[in-house]
Amino acid sequence: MANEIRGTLSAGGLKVAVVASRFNQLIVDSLVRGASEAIVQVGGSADHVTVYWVPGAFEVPQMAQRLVDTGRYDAVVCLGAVIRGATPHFDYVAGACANGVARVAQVAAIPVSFGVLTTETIEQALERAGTKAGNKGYDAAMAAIEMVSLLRATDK
Ligand code: INI
Repeated sequence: MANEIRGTLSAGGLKVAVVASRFNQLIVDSLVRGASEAIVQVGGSADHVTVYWVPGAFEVPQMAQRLVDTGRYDAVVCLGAVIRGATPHFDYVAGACANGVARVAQVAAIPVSFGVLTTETIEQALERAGTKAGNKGYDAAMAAIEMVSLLRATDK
């Protein structure tokens, strides 16, 4: 029987930074709310959650990197909403954000999770921000919390 190591969902005592993009703020507000709810639901404190608002999704990776570098947080949760609509540079903004966050996450010692919506329409974004299809902010916060304990399980 192989050994299995799984992360646990416990946010007690954790300090979490949320990077939130102001573009499409009504939607991102719901993602931030979802993230906060998730953290509190598994024993964290809203007082230990700090939200950093950046102008748009393009700025998310730079802020996430900066927050990792401070050493003040146990996890960073990245939230935003890029909606194709009539935006010709959707692919550039969405791609830069996703690739940038992935790059930060891959070398960070703490979890950096991705809750940036990339949708065709505003309806699809709303569905993923607390209506029909769950709340991706909640999911991203839960993923970050799970990864805290999993990464710690590999500490020497
Ligand atoms: N930023 C978003 O977060 N979502 C979008 O849908 C979006 N669109 O459509 O353009 C967007 N653009 C702004 C971008 O993220 C930067 O803030 C801007 O280019 C300045 O660097």
